[in-house]
Amino acid sequence: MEKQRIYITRSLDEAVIAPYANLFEIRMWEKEEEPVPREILLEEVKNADGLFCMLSDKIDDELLQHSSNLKVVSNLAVGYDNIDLDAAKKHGVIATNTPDVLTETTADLGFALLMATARRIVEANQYIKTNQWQNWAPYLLAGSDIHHKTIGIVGMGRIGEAIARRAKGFDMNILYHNRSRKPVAEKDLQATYVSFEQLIGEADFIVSVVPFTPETSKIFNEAAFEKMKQTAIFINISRGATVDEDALVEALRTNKIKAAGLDVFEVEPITNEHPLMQLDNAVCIPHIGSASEETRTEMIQLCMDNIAGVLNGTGAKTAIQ
Ligand code: 8YV
Repeated sequence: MEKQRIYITRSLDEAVIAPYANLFEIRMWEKEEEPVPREILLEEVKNADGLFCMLSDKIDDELLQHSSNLKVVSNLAVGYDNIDLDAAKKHGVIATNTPDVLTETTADLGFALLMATARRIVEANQYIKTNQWQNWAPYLLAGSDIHHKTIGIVGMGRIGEAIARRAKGFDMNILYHNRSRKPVAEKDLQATYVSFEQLIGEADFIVSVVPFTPETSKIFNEAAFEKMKQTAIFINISRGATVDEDALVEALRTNKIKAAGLDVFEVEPITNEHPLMQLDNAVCIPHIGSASEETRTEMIQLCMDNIAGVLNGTGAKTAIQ
């Protein structure tokens, strides 16, 4: 019997893929750091039974129309704003993502970004390496305290809760806003549910972990930054499109808020010409929330398991719909 075909849109470690290579015919885009060009993807998907994709691949009606055998699209991310779920449903294609395996790693990074931004770690590193440390001064690179401050978590899903657990360890007061109340976070972590407006007005650290949807598009806009404290620090580990970047640049430039730590941007990759890159009070990193070696390996395995499950009839482990 002919093997079913899987197309993978990035070059991945052969060792992780090897266990599946006996069962399926696997083709892979050859580059690790460049997305597969759209025309090649449209061609490849024609014969694929399973597609292993990532955020840089747009899975829409046009692409799904090109496929006659496709049964599953497996996204290497927990977020799936790159996939048109209605189109997938229409074409009878199961969409899967990678929840749970990346929760703690992404929360670690969120907290690392918060700490780096509050305590000016990146500036301090630059300062010492460019030989500026000639003297000690009482307020040299003085940042903001983290312990006992108020953190406001926007989006209290799995990652939001994992951030709240870390915040509790720092004796922080925890506010959250979410579509629905989270009794466990309220009981176990003493997180207080508040409106979005109250959260952005009262929190010292505002952390966005909210998925990107039409409702969350640019929720962090001029009006939102206006309501924040002048000492507020904004952290975004969700999606860049939840933020009006022009408004954020303005708020940082005019010190309406103190600083921002950003793992995600409206257009990725962002270039060093972007005004955010000129600001000392913006710590910017290239969408590495879940990028630990251990977690990326688990994510890739889960993606492969999801495809294998659908293709061999046992079902996906983590289907989105
Ligand atoms: C992805 C992410 O791993 O899971 C998500 O939603 O944003 C990251 O963890 C990364 O974008 C690669 O697709």
